[in-house]
Amino acid sequence: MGEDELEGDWIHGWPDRKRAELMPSRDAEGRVIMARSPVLDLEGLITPTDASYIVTQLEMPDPIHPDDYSFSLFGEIENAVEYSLEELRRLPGRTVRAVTECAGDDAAFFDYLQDRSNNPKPSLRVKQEEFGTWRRIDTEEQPEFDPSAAGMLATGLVSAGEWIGVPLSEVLQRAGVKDSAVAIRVEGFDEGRPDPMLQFLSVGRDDFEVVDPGIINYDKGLPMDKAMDPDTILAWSHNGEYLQHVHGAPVRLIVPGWAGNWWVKWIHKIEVMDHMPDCYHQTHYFVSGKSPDDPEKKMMTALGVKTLIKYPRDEDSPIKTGVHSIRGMAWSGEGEVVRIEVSTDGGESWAGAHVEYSPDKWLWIRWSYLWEVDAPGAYSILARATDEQGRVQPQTEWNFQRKHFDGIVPMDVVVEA
Ligand SMILES: Nc1nc2c(c(=O)[nH]1)N[C@H]1C(S)=C(S)[C@@H](COP(=O)(O)O)O[C@H]1N2
Ligand SMILES: [Mo]
Repeated sequence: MGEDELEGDWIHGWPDRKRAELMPSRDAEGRVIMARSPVLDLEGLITPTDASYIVTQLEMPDPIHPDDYSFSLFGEIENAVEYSLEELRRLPGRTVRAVTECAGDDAAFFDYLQDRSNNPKPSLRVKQEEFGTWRRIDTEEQPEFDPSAAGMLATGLVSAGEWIGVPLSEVLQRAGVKDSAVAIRVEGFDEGRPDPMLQFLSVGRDDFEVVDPGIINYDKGLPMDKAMDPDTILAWSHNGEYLQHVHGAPVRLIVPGWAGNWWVKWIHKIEVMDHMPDCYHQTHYFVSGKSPDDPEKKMMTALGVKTLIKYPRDEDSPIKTGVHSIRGMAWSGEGEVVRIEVSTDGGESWAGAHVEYSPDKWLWIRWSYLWEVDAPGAYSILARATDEQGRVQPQTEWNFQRKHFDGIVPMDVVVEA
């Protein structure tokens, strides 16, 4: 093994490859509060827990000991109940492998695709230090609004994992849901005052009014259909271990296909409601529309359909003439990805790529395409996915908060002899 492959990592007393490292943002105590995943340096379908992205909208809560933990279930049901972790674990379990993607992942690519000359291309490899801090939630003072830093760091907010828990529907059916039920409001025990800076960074300007709900708990009101989907589960296990605190221990919600913000962490209350609740992170944030004062803002739910080219990226240039395996991942918010097409001439012609078989419809798939390139020069490489519903990438139009980006991003690669 080459010297550079051995740098730093010795596993069980043996030299090993370099581990892929999370790109974290920390609080004043050095604790990680947000992190981007090193997606390009990972192999396979499951993101190791220590390389999975982390997002917190409010403040990180203090951890709760699993023995002291319970959540309450109340509202439009026959019997209100309290579940300890042990009681939850006695119910029939379910394992779900799924992609989690933050609604804001790759947001800056919206601008880049609209106007390539005035917007730098976001890099998935740029680290925190190279940009200064991203966001510290423990600072009293509002940092200066800097639109350029934000988008560049909103990459790598996607991971995939194996989650074990109990279907939310199982818990609801046992409690006897009334016919009046419309939504299930799931609340976390984390609280805080939503930082308007997050909206400013997301919209790209700070000249508009942001609703201030005061101190709130993070919550989401899941529509009944999705709540009753057997794959929507209350999970306590992630990638073969108990959930880590940053990922919502002791119990979090898994909502396959829907953006990360639906996956409520640190569950504390589950309320069955006869109307859609007015959750801040549902009616004011994570909404689509034309501008902050668009009267027709809509809540955003399922992700579109999207590819990630892992090789070759712009940064891999120059590459040599010969055979290259163009490869990457693809996922969809509405089930399995069934087709990947690749173009090496900027979108003039497309060819089918190999799509690896996968039994898990909510997980991303691996795809690859063998490219024989004899002529040196500049190439524009594209990939686009189609899912089992026949939805072709991209599905999500530009929206003022720039959420759910699923556009086709060209890789600009230089080939030399
Ligand atoms: N209670 C609670 N749940 C939450 C959040 C939060 O701030 N509080 N953030 C959401 C957002 S925006 C995302 S993208 C995912 C991130 O999950 P992860 O940190 O485990 O990757 O959690 C969601 N669940
Ligand atoms: Mo998110």
